[in-house]
Order: sequence, then structure tokens, then C-alpha cells
Amino acid sequence: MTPPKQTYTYDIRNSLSKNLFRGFWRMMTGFRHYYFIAVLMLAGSALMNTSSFLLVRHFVDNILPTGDVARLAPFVGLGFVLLAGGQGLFSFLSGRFASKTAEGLALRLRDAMYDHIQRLSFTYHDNMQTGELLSRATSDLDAIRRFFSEQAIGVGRILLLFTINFIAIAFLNIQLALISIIVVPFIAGLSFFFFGRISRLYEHLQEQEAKVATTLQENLSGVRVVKAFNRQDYERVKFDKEIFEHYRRGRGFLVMHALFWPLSDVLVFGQIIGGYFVGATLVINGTLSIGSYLAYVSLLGQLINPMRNLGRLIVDMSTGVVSYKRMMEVIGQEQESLVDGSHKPDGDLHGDIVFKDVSFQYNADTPVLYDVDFSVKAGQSVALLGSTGSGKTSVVSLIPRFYDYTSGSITIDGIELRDIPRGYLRGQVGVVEQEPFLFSRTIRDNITFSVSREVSEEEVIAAAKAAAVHDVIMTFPDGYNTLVGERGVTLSGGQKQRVVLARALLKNPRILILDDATSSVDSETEDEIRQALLRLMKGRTSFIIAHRIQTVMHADLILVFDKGRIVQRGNHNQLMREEGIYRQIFDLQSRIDEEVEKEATDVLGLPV
Ligand code: M5T
Ligand code: MG
Repeated sequence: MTPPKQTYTYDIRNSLSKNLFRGFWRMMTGFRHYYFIAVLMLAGSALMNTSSFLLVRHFVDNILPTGDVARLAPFVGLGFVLLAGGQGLFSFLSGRFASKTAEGLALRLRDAMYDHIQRLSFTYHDNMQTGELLSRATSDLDAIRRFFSEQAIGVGRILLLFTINFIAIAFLNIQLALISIIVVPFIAGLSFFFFGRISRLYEHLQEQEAKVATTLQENLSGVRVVKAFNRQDYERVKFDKEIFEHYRRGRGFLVMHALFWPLSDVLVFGQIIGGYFVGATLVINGTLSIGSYLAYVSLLGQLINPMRNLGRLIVDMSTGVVSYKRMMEVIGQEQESLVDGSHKPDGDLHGDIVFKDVSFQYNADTPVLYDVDFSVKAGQSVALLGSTGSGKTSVVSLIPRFYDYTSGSITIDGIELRDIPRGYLRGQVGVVEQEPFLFSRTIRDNITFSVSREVSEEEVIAAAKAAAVHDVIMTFPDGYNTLVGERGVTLSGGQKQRVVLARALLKNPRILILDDATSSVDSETEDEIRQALLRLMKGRTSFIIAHRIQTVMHADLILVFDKGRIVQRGNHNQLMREEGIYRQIFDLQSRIDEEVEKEATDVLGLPV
């Protein structure tokens, strides 16, 4: 079954409002009429219910005294049956429409929330913990669903019951009606008092819930490290601490609930007994008929019992309100626009890239790149070399606008990067990230992830061959249909890297970024990949980050980074003639290679 279309056209940010009522009202867009029908049906059901008590009165006061009971009783009986049947039908319909509203809203909210989260900026995700987002997208969202399915409709129901039954009692005796609602302001006051307290406690509880989720999530994704270092006990203590705090806060929350209920019950029962008493007095005085009293006894229950629930509902609503606020904190975050920028080139980019005095920082106080300055012509390759933490990844992550540079200028084909819409730009750039990530889907799905069109088998195989991974895949029993990840075969580090490389190559981008893409691949395979890349890279601009000289030496331009600055630039031959880091690295690596070679021939007698 395909989801309803309105799920996709709904913009969750419209529900953003400082005013809670307005927020909830906006959230109900598209569902208001169902909700309205649900309330209308409720009114029908309540009317039927109340009428049956009035029928009791009619029977006792008007029919019993005539002595004609035998003839009229069947009609009265039929009346009761019809009223009960009608009440049941209306209440069923009301429930149906209420759940349609609540579940429909929840479906749409979940979808919109997920979509919103995946459109937030890299910076936001860098700073937000996954568990925190998880708890907002699950448990907070569920509280909002309950708000609509139980609380909002419940309040409507109670207000209706209250009004209808109050009118019915007033019809019997106005004095009695007024006496019957003395307790209402007290219950309202009590609810209000508890509402504030309980919502604060619930907010603390949800904060802790997010912490527990974060701890659990991190622990699970790091389970290998935990086991490798035998730190299960340490992790358990850490988790225990969080979960105990959760227990403590949950208990406080429930105690407050538990305190509220008996207090409101005392008020409610006091009111009911007082009402019975006053009613009985009126009967004795002769102001109220027996039939009216009988009807009153039932109606009073219908009037006051819901008040008891109202208090409960108002208190429960605090959870919906807190969750709404927590969700809106995420919704209020600016999405990263994919269509901003005034310059969307027609067709593909050419690939001339110029960095001019580019500086960049992730956080306000720690600059990462200083005055990065270089240019590359379309179709050329640039290699970035440098010690760890020197800023190589940061430089290349500016190109697809994962982050925006702080000062200076970057242009592609003469257009300032900031003016090129992110969506278009990312369509032109293929990235192999430093830490390869595969989804737990089939290998084919992972490779074809980079393009949204239908892809032929030949294309997939060509990409896999270029990444030197086709033969490996063919050794798996399920070939390209092999499941990656949690269950199924988990790939080795080098295999994973090559699948990720195939994914980027299949996209056939104008600009290719390979961040340490062959670090877990042996030199022989790397050679193979390099040959394939040389063919593929023709006419594309490429950025290659690597630690091995052999990987970078063929690049048209080699940039050597140190502490966020370019300290050397040129091609291999130029750099070899200079004193500097490049030659040091070259000497070091060739010395190691020689030693290995020597060892192999001398000690093991192996030919190299
Ligand atoms: C350069 C800092 C990092 C380092 C500097 C990715 C990232 C990095 N940094 C942040 O503050 N936040 C981040 O999200 O930036 O880091 P790099 O560009 O990743 O360095 P590299 O790619 O040259 O290193 P390596 O180890 O990949 O060779 O100070 O703390
Ligand atoms: Mg890096």
C-alpha cells in the first residue's frame, strides 16, 4: 500500500508556533474535518445516553402512576434498546474518526520529522547526538500521537458530556444543577497546579530518556571496541547510572500522578454524595419527583465522573505539550537548502576550481584552514598530502558545500561556490569518504545508491571492475545480491572501501573526491585501481587524499598540508627537487620499501 500523498506535501515547519494551541491547530491541517466529525458523533452518543436517563424519569413519573404499564412497557423497552444501540453506533463512529485523525497525524509527523532531520546541516548533525534525535522522533512523537488520540478527543468528550448533562439536570431542577457543579473550580485549580509540576517532571524524564538512548546507541555501535578491551563492566556501570537516574525521575513523575488522583477523587466523591443528599432533601420537601431524582442520580455520575477524567487528562496533556516543545526544537532548526544560490549552471560543470585565501573553522574559536590558495584546471588531478589532522578532509568537504568556508573565495568555472545550489553541486561531485559507510542492503543496492535512475547490470559491473572489486563480489555465493552489514556477509575493510569507490564511480561525476580511498587496499590492488582511475579520470577534476607517495605522485598538482596551511606545492618532480616534507616522506617510504625488499630476498629468499 502506498502512503497517502499528503504525507509528502506536508511541511512540518508550518506547525511551528510559540502558541501551543496554534501549533496543535496547525498540525491538524487536513485532519480537522475528521476531528470535527469525531466530536459531532460524540455529541450524538452523549445525547442518546442522557436521553435514556430522561426516559427513566418519564417512565417512573408519568407511566407508572397511570397503571397502564403492561401496554406501554414494550414501547419504553424498545426506546431503551434504540437509545443504547444509537449510543453504541455513535461512539464507534466517533472512535473511528478519532483514530483516523490521530494515526494519520502520527504517520505524517513521523514522516515529516524524519525528512526534516535528514535535511539538517552537517554542522547540526555534528553537534547533535543520535540518541537525542532518536528519542524525539520516537517517544516524543508517540506522546503527541496520544495527545491527539486520547487527550484532545477526551477533553472534547468531557466538555460535551458536561454541557449536555448539565443542561439535562438544569431541566430537572436548576437549583440542583448549580449545586452539582460547586466542585468544578476546585478540580480545575487542582489540575492546573499539578499540570505545571507534572510537565516539569516529565520534561526531566524525557531528557533522561534521551541520555539513555544515546548511551545505548553509542554502546551498541561501539560493541566491538567494548568487547575488545573487555570493558563490559565499565560500560554497564555507565549505563546503570543513566538508567537509574531514569528510574528515579520516572518514579517521581508517577508519584506526582499518584498524588493527584486520590485528591481529585475525594473532591469528586464528595460532590456526588453531596448531590445525592441535596436531591433527596428536595424529594422529601416535595420539590423533586421520584423519577427526576432517579434520573438525577445517573446524570450526576455522568456529569461529575468525567470531571475526574478531565483532571487526569489535563495532567496527561502536559506530556504532549512537553513533547511538542521538544519536537519543535528540532523542527525549528534551519534546513540546509538544496536550491539556494542564484547560479545554477545549465548542464554539467566543467570543473575549473580556484581556491583563493580560503579560511575555515568548524567552531567559532578553532580555525582549521588558513589562506588555502590553489587552482586546478578541468580534468586535472590534485593530490593532498600531509600529516593527520592537517586539514585535508576539511578542504575537500568544502567543495560539495558540506560546510561553507568562513572567508576567502572558492569558484568553480568562475562561479562563486556559495552561489551554486547545493543540490545541483552535489549532483556533480562524487565523494568517497574517509570512513566508508555501507547500508545493510545488498551490494548492488549499495553501489547504485549514488544514482536515482535505473541502472543496467553492465553499468554496475563496469563500476565494480574499475574499483577492482568485481572479482571479489563474484566469489560470494549471492554475488551482487549479497547482503552487507548486520546479518549476511560483512565485508573486509578493503572490500568495503572498494564498494564505496564503485558507488562513487557509477555516479560518473564531473568532480571526484577520494579521501584516503585506497588506504585499506594492498599496493597491488591499488595499482589496479589506479590504472582504472587513470582511464576514468580523463576529463574530470579529481582530488585524491593519500598517505602513500606512490598514490599521489602522478597527480598534476600535489599540495602538502601542515597545520591547516599549504606548505608545499607542485608536481612530483618539482617537489623532489625541494627540501621539505615531501622529500622526507618520499625518502622514508622508499627506505621502508627497500628494507622490506631486502628482508624478503635476504632472510626469506623470496624474489620481489
Ligand atoms: C583538521 C578538526 C580536527 C583537525 C582539523 C572532520 C572534522 C575535523 N575537525 C573538526 O573540528 N571537526 C570535524 O568535523 O579539523 O581535520 P581534517 O581535515 O579531518 O584532517 P585530515 O583529513 O588532514 O586528517 P587525517 O587524519 O584524515 O589524515 O584538527 O580536529
Ligand atoms: Mg581526513
